[in-house]
Amino acid sequence: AKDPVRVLVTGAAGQIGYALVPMIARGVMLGPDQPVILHMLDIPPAAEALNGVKMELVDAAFPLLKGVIATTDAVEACTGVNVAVMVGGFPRKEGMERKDVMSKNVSIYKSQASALEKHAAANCKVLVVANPANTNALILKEFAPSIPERNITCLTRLDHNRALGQISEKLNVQVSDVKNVIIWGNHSSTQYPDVNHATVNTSSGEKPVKELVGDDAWLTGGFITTVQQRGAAIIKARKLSSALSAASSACDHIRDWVLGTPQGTWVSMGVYSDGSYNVPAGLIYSFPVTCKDGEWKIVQGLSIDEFSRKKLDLTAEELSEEKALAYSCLT
Ligand code: NAX
Repeated sequence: AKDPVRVLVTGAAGQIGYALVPMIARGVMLGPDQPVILHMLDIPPAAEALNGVKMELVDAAFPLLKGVIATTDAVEACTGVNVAVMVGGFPRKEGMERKDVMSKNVSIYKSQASALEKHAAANCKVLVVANPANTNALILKEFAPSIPERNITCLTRLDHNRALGQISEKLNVQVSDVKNVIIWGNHSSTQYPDVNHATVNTSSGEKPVKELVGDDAWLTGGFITTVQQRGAAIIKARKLSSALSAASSACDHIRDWVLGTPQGTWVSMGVYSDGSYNVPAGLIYSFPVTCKDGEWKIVQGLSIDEFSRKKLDLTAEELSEEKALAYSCLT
């Protein structure tokens, strides 16, 4: 039998945490034959609720779940973890300035970076979910210099999956037959969902999404804004933000990273920019990537038309501003 993998979930008493930990314990993230030990971290006001989640995990008798740690101590939570899913953060409350929210999250991600750097297993893979996800990941990277930068990523897979979902609904095809959409940039409303290279598997072979949709006005208009604004639409409908879809997408992100993407398929991940596609180096930016042997690689050589170029630049500008704001919170 395989040795268990230790998976940290921060903010585990929250909404996404509650949807995510059972998925991990069922093998959705790391595979149906991979035992796991869950490390759950939250803050003292949520300690009792966190313990309740631990009780439910015990009650569910998951065969793959070999242990559960529920703690408010970051060092205990981070010790020996192989995968870290960072869902905990400070939410933006009404009337709060962007700078105040940023400052709270910078201090959380700075201290959790140190705990991970000192106590996580070598080669720990990190996924930041909490918003502002790209910039929290960047802060984590800055303050965990011994963790390789390729190991620090943020979640844009939910946006990617939302784009697949919209195309599938529009064309009335199976979502599993749609592939190679791209989310570029920030996990925010400036993200650019791009279908220029996306395809649908049909009975007569692979066809470009653009050709099948045949409605450029929708693809450059309503489609993009629907994906960009989907989080807000969920809040409006549920009075709560996306949780099950975020949890499921976080599993997709880690699973594909660890176990690889299928041949001919790419996915979107927020990763440390190396300057590909003229995106400024030094930002955590969402790119199309393929994964193999536990490593992601940015898909190279895709054509970028003028419309797309502007969108890639706009979301990069927002990320540069966020980065500057985050750094201004450090001093
Ligand atoms: P909740 O408020 O339900 O849960 C957050 C949990 O984090 C709470 O239990 C809280 O006590 C805990 N927490 C706060 N500070 C902490 C700290 N320093 N250490 C450990 N835990 C801490 O929020 P939820 O709906 O679960 O969302 C979590 C985060 O995901 C939010 O930042 C949210 O904005 C972000 N999202 C990101 C998405 C993405 O695609 N990247 C989509 C979904 C979601 O909106």
